[in-house]
Amino acid sequence: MEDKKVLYSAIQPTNNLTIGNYVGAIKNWLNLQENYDCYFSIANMHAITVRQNPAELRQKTLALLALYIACGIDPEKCCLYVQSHVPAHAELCWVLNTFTYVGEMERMTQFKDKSLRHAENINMGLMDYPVLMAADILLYQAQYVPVGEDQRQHLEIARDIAQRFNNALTPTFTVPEGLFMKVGAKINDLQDPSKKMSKSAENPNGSIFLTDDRDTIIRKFKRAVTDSGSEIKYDPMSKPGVSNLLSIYSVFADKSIAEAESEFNGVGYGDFKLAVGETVADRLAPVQAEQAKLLADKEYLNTVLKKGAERAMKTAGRTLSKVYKKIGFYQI
Ligand code: ATP
Ligand code: LTN
Repeated sequence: MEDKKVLYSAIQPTNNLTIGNYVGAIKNWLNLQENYDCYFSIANMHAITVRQNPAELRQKTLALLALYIACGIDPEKCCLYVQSHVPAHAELCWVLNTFTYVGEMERMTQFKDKSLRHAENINMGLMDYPVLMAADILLYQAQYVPVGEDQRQHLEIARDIAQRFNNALTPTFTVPEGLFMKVGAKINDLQDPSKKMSKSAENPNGSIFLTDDRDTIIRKFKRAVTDSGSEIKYDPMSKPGVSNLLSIYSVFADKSIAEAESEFNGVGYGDFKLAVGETVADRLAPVQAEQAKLLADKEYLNTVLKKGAERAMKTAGRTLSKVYKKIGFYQI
């Protein structure tokens, strides 16, 4: 375990996860857990940057853990933990705040988007979100961070902050690299393929949630927006709807885009959408069943979290005490 490179990622336990989160995040983690020393956290501290219902946040935290495991993330191989269980995240975030400029944070795309969507609550945490994310990654000296395309800017900032600290106070942090997957790095909304599929989209018909039942999944795919013409061809510029469906199909059927194109050669849009829907529903059913089974065993889930928090605290604590020393905090 010790000589493996460290890999870090996280998901916020907000709303219901979509197949975008599954494809863009969890599914990739499955292969990665074999070759890296992986830390996968449940980012509940990030979640509260947007107002949450406390009871729901609690429930979704456990549900996300159950989902990680149901998808095949192995708690024996990876460190699975809840962000708020490891105080070092907030502590390092504070130090890193002093290495981050307000202007940089104001320019972040996600901050601008979320400020528009939550205009009544543009809180400091929302603006500080990328610094907390940098703290997450840097605490574990992670070399790699697998995330979707939408997190590219946050990863750049984490690298900048790490380098800035290293330059000011001698090398301390590993400068992390993003791992961006090619196919499925961005699954788009079924109703508006120019937007990414999101957990918090206004129109729930555009997103396939991992909790959707078979009928709902198929109905949503049947209603998915396609493009003019009738050819099933991968061309995101002129056929964004069809290309998005082809990407989804290729990931869920484990086929290349070219294979998917030839499979649907001459098939009408209606049958194509039905086939994509059925493939996704078939693939999700066992995951949903396993998640429900795990959620009924809270004791087991708590054991996983306790073990995860202990391990995470150990690694994170080592980095934090280095940082405190370098920054000049008096130690007793
Ligand atoms: P929200 O809509 O509430 O902002 P989100 O759906 O963007 O949330 P996050 O918790 O911010 O979800 O992201 C979790 C992970 O899923 C990240 O690695 C992100 O890059 C990935 N991800 C999110 N949406 C998509 C998508 N449509 N396609 C591919 N990956 C995605
Ligand atoms: N902001 C991330 C979730 C997240 C994360 C991280 C991802 C929080 N901390 C550290 C990678 C590394 C998102 O996916 N929306």
